[in-house]
Order: sequence, then C-alpha cells, then structure tokens
Amino acid sequence: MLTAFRTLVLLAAALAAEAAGAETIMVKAQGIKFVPDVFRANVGDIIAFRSMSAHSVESVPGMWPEGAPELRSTLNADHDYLVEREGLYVFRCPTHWGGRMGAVMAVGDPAALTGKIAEYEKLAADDKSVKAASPLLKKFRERMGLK
Ligand SMILES: [Cu+2]
Repeated sequence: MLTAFRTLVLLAAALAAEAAGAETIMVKAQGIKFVPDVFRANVGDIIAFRSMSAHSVESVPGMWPEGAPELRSTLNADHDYLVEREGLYVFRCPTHWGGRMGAVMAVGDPAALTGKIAEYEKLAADDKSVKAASPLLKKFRERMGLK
C-alpha cells in the first residue's frame, strides 16, 4: 500500500515536473562507463539509466545529498530516478566500481557545490572503498570550470 502511494506521489511529482519543463536525461552504460559520466540536472528531471545489461546503479555512500532518495537498481534492468533535491550526487555500478564505472551529477548551481566537492574528494582520499570516485570528481571539477 505504501509502495502504491509512493508510486502515486512520484507520478504526481513527475507530471508536475513535466509541466514545469523538466527533462529526461538519458545515461547509458557503454563498456564499463556511464555516458555521460559528468552532468547537470534540475529538480524534477528524471535520470533514465539505459543499456544496463550486465550493469546496475547505486548511490555511493557518503556522496549523496542529505534527504535525497537513495538510488538502487537491479542488475540488467533499466531504471528511472526522479531528482527531488539539489546537491552533488555520485553513483556507481557496483559490479564495475573497480574499473571506476561511476558518474557525478550536479543538481543546482555547480559553483555552489565546491564545498561538497572538496568534502567528497577528502572522503575519496581517506576511504579505499570510494577511492574510485577521485578521477570522476576531478573530471567534474574541470568540466564545470571549478578550481
Ligand atoms: Cu557496470
């Protein structure tokens, strides 16, 4: 019942977002990469994970905005994620995290996220399990023109 209710809430949010000009952003698994692997989105957008054969996607612990719903898909399955909050998101394919299969998504103004980037970079430097995020965060910084 709760799940049905949540589905309705998400559906309503998606409809409202569509009315507000929200977009669907396609993220495809190619080889052991997400394409794009660095991108911006807005609240209300839907991130559509496609071509997910042999892949899945999940939030990277400690690199997710507070209060944002966790991301977790099942292996081999397409997945849609509704963006509900601003912030800096890092997600990964657990199967290929050793090969650094992950991505960074900025929701809101990237310039406002420099503190978060620094925080995540420190975590990536200190915690082996999320070390693979380092090159992605670096790429994000460069791509967004942040120093
Ligand atoms: Cu993968």
